[in-house]
Amino acid sequence: MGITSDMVGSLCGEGCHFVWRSTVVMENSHAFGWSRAGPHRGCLGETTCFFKVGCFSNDPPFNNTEGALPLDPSFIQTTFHLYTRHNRDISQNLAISNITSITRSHFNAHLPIKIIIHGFVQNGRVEWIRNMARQILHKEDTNVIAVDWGKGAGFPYLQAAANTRVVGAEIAAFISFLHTTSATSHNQYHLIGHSLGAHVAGTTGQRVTGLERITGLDPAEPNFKGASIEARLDPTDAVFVDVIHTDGTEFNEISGYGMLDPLGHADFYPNGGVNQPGCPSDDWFGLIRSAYDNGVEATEDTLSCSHSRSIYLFIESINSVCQFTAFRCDRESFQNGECVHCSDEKCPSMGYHLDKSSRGTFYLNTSPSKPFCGYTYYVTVHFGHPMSPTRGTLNIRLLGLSGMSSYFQMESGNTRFQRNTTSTTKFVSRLYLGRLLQVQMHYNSASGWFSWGSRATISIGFVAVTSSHLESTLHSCGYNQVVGKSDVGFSAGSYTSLADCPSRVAQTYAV
Ligand SMILES: [Ca+2]
Repeated sequence: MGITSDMVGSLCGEGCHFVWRSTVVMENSHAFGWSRAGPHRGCLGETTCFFKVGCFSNDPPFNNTEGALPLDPSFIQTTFHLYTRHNRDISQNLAISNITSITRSHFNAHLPIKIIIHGFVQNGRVEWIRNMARQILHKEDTNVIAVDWGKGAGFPYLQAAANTRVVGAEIAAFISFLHTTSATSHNQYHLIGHSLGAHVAGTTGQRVTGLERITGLDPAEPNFKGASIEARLDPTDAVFVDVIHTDGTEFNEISGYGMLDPLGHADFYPNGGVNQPGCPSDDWFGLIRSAYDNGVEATEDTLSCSHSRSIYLFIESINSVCQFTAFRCDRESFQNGECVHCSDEKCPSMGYHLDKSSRGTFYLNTSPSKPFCGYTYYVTVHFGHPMSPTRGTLNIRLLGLSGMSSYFQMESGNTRFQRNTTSTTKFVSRLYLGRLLQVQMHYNSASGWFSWGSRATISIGFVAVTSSHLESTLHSCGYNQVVGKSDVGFSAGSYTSLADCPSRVAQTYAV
């Protein structure tokens, strides 16, 4: 039998309006951690107070968790795990109010301090956190501190969302402790939070002014979208706040766990920020519910693909030679293949090495699998004549001074390729191709009864390739060259549009 808000609503006393309700239908309360976590049944106007971190009310602006109040820190048991170049694999525990835990550790107060904060149904020991720590330490000599608030990050979601406030306060207390014992300054701190962890970092920044940087990795949307800045990550939480959005569809039980709204000084939207290439539309809530039902501890597998992509893009950016170059744009223009050039301003590199003077919203493309960083090319084909409508796949590769790309595909879809029409496809090359010399392509017509009558060749009127680096553009007159199953090359020419092409016989050649 499911637990409903009406049933638990009666638990509120007279004059206290119950507002807590679950985002998910709890058919099995134990499976969702109801009995494990002992969620606080909040009523508006309530306040709860804890030793050292203070009091928390559920009045506005903190009514975004529908009345749920944070759990006692003694239940959450937040811990801090230090990694340094002296201990890259095995962490050392740092404890608030335990000075020897600091002095006997490898903590170096003269180095930058990176604090990594996990999100919902995660803990501080998951592989991505250890990997991020290793990558940071490979790049530079720092203190990397992983926060583990796993006991407060489980189901039900609303309780975990409310707990972000007390965990953020504990991290603020931890920073004050380090400030007192080791004379660290706030400009040494860079907080990196994923999902609910991004809002934890925001709460810390609310309490500690002057933090150098907060990076939000796909900050959680449910109960934080439209919330007051006191209750969520926002630009006032640090000197510089940057955000990577990777899973911004409207929240439902399938996907869309991240927030699409800009939250920082600089907001990045890889592949549009809604869904990530290479990600199946996995039933994420079903996945983690199954894990909890079976008593499996949260792992990276209990993160949805698009939601976790923000983590992997950020990790890759730490030591990647390839820059995640991003372009100032809006969503519609980006989807139309615009915003691919850095004109009068420098295009920022998303991720770890981001220039802190970056301001605005930026878009970029990535590969569907590791390594994600690459160079984006938009290939536009104008079909010539004579040519019959045809359904199939145009296989394209690019040849540049520095190398040749793999083949990528332009699909006709149900509309078919037709003469005197234009089609554009996007390709992210892991290889830098340099100045483009030639586009090579061959055509495979679709087979099967549905494509009866589909012709085996196409005709090319004009080919244009644009990219984020100006030297890698190409224009080529096709002169109605016929393309079939063998590669045909179209070399870079001086005519920049079909209208400019002279009327003469095709002079392309087979390769
Ligand atoms: Ca805030």
